[in-house]
This record gives sequence, C-alpha cells and structure tokens, in this order.
Amino acid sequence: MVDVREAAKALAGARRVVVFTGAGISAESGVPTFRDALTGLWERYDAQALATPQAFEDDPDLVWGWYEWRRSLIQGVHPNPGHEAVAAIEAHAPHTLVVTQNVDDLHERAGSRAPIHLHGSLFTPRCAACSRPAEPGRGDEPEEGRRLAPPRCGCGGAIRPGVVWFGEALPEEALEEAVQAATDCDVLLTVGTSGVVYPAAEIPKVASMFGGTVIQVNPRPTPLDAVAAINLHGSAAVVLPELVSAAWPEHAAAGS
Ligand code: BV8
Ligand code: ZN
Repeated sequence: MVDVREAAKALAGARRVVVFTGAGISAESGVPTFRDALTGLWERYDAQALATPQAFEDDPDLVWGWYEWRRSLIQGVHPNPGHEAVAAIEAHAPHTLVVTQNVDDLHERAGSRAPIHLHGSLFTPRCAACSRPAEPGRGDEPEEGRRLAPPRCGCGGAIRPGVVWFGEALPEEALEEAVQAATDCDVLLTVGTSGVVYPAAEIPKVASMFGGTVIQVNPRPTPLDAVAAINLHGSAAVVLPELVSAAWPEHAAAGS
C-alpha cells in the first residue's frame, strides 16, 4: 500500500514521535470499544452516562460493578500485535511518547515504557472522599456482570475507580506533557480513536498545527481524517505491524 510506505518513510525519519491511542487498539484483544453497545447487566445503559460522578452518586453499586466487570475482562485478555507494534516503535524511535485514552493496561503489558493515561486507569482505585489510593480487588466478576458495593476506605468514604469521568478534569501534568509532546513531535500516530472526546481530541490537532505529520490508523472515517496527512484505513493489529516492518525492515528480518 502506497500510504503505508509513505507513512513508514515519515516514521523512520522522525526524531520525536507521539503515539495517541483510543479504544480501537484494544478491540482486537476482545475489549469492547466505547461505541460498542454494552452487554449483560449494562446493556440498557449508555457508557457515557455510567462514566459520570452523578451515576456513581445515584447508584454506586451499579457503577462499581461495571468497573470491576471491565477490569475482570481486561485481566482475562492479552495485548495484540497493535500494542506490540507500538512498543516496537518506542524501541526504534527512542523519543516516542505513548498517550492513551484507554483505562486498560495492555500497552504496559506489551512492553510500552510509560504510557500517559489521560483518562486514568482501572488499576488505580482511590477513596472518593479523601483520595487515598486503594488496593484493586481480585477482579473475578461474573460474565454477565453484577451490582457490587464499592469497598470502604478507613475514612468511611467509598472507593471509586481511578478513571476520569465525564465532567471531571484530566490529570494536569499528564495533559501538559501530552500537549508539549504533540507540539514538539515530527510524527503523531493516532490509532483507534473516534476523536470526539475533549480535551484529548485536541492533541492530534496540536501536532498538525505545529508542523507534525499526523498519520491515522482507523478502519472507519473520523473527524481526524481532515487533520491527518496520511489515513491508513485498516485495523490496528494488521496495519501497525506492517507500518513497523516497512519503517524498519531490519525489524521484520529479526522476526521479533
Ligand atoms: C472535562 C474514562 C471539564 C472513563 C473517558 C468540547 C467540546 C464538546 C464537549 C466537551 C468539550 N470539552 C469538554 C467536553 C465534555 C466532555 C466531552 O468531550 N464530551 C464529548 C462526548 C462530546 N469531556 C469531558 O467531560 C472531559 N472533562 O471536560 O472536564 C472540567 C475542566 C476543568 C475542571 C473541571 C471540569 C473528560 C473526558 C474523559 C471521560 N472519560 N474514559 C471510562 O473509561 O469509563 S472518555 C472514554 O471515551 C475513553 O477514554 C475515550 O476517550 C472515549 C472513547 O473514545 P475512543 O477511545 O475513541 O473509542 P470509541 O469507541 O469512541 O471509538 C473507537 C474507534 O476505534 C472508532 O473510530 C473505530 O472506528 C475504531 N476502531 C474499532 N476497531 C478498531 C478501530 N481502530 C483500529 N483498529 C481496530 N481494530
Ligand atoms: Zn478515604
């Protein structure tokens, strides 16, 4: 594919790279995206409505049950060749920063050094009252999901998931580091995101505004099509390994 070769040339020639990911990179690991309809106990709910402080206040057992169900699911799946290709890009292009909207740990499990989690993580629960960190539970929820009372902190407060809910501010340092990296990058690779949640969706635009080459990997069109210099219409687990092998042929030869 001409586009993959063009993208590979840009990537191989880049000194500073940002890899920006969304739910689509974990789809081929069996993790539903935010767009996918919810299943089991959650099917009659809208993910965006459940992922709010209001929902947790109104029905903590429903929301905590949902997040523990999602964490159990994540613990039962594995990184895919898309996550592995991102770790390979970090190995070949040392000044690479991975910025993800995902709350799973699949980038880390694929070997990525220190991905920035703009929207938090399922593995860093804390007290909703005093913010003291809490230990994640066992995480073996039934497939169909269940209501689950959140554990209590020593201060009596309810433990909440360590994610950023709609209407909540993103972690300041993480956002600043991501925006700075986008400003300085030669190439920004945006993978598996619909580009509709803000302020995260600004990041590819910042890279383009400051002269970076934006490359999008997504099987479907998104608002980022207009921002991207190169659009690779395919799935992450297929396109990203192709891109890495085209950018660094020795990588393919090593067969790693
Ligand atoms: C805030 C954690 C204020 C929780 C998440 C400006 C304009 C409009 C609205 C706003 C605005 N600014 C703020 C808002 C409001 C809101 C927002 O953006 N609303 C949108 C929906 C209109 N933003 C907020 O509320 C943010 N906070 O603004 O606070 C503030 C400021 C200061 C002080 C106090 C308050 C917080 C937003 C973060 C919310 N938390 N996640 C959880 O996970 O439960 S967002 C969550 O949804 C994800 O993290 C992710 O960001 C988003 C889902 O998007 P994607 O990851 O892109 O996934 P999606 O399913 O949408 O798409 C998947 C894509 O993959 C598709 O394109 C598909 O084609 C593709 N794909 C599928 N398979 C594959 C694939 N690609 C490759 N390979 C495949 N195999
Ligand atoms: Zn507490």
